[in-house]
Amino acid sequence: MTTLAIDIGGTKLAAALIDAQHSVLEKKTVPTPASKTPVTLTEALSALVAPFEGQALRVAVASTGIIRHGVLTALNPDNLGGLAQFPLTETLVRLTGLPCLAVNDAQAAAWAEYHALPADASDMVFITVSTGVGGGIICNGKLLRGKEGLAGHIGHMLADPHGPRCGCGRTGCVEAIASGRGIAALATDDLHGMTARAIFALSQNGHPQAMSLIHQSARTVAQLIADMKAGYDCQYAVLGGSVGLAPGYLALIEAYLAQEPAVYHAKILAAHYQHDAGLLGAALLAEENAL
Ligand code: ADP
Ligand code: BMX
Ligand code: ZN
Repeated sequence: MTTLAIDIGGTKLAAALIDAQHSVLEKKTVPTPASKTPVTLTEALSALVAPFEGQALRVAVASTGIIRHGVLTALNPDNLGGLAQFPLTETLVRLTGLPCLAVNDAQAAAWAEYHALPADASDMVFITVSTGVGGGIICNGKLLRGKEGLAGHIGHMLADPHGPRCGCGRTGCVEAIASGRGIAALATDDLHGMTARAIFALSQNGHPQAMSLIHQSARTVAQLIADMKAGYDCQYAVLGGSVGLAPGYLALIEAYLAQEPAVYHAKILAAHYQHDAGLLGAALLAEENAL
């Protein structure tokens, strides 16, 4: 059965058809609207799904934010402000006339990536380093979603009590230091106003401040992996997102994690499904829920 999968991120929206063999048949990507109001998001989703009309039997959404009973609420309003209680599944049912399941983007990606691990793997954390830092926890072969959908929001665990204020209201979250938005917000002087993508490219050319920002991000994610290992003995940490998948970033995390005692080490892998992990995971969950 073909699924129309949608990925809503802080920077881009993607839609694709996923067939019964879980292949991504067609994919369209557009920027997330700059003004993140319910009206602009609904319009963007309407334009995104229109070319797929009549080609799928269900809709599966992986979205940034806390997803509770199909309703989207930003944990970090800086990433998706204005969306306090957005009726995500209701909107897509209305736009497509199809049944719809919605899940947090990193939770969805974790589920897809778990299926790509060796059969003996039972405990894995997925970390997306993208607009924000998202997480999905697989514990004993099960995806943790939490009673209120908050499970896995490990980007909002404490990295530095003296660190920058996070849009979620806490101070010093991993996300405020390591995410694409965090990297850009911490940039000063000639890097002020640049995107994380541009800063990353400069870091590869040896720009001192750019290198320091990217190293700080990677060191923070390495510490997060060590914390997760201490928390529930995860065997694997799988990395996704455009910062997480950028060339050389994973190797930096490995180097910083190697500086910690061996008991805190986990095997670090790049997402097998790369930027499609969220789309595929949402489609798998919709299928398993017999949608
Ligand atoms: P989303 O958060 O919408 O899922 P991405 O995973 O693409 O989207 O993450 C967006 C962030 O990644 C932005 O901060 C952007 O500047 C940064 N980024 C995009 N491409 C690259 C790249 N090639 N290298 C490093 N950072 C990148
Ligand atoms: C934020 C939070 C998470 C999300 C993560 C990665 C919001 C809007 N989102 O921590 O729910 O999983 O960002 O999201 O509060 P992305 O947009 O970077 O993929
Ligand atoms: Zn936070």
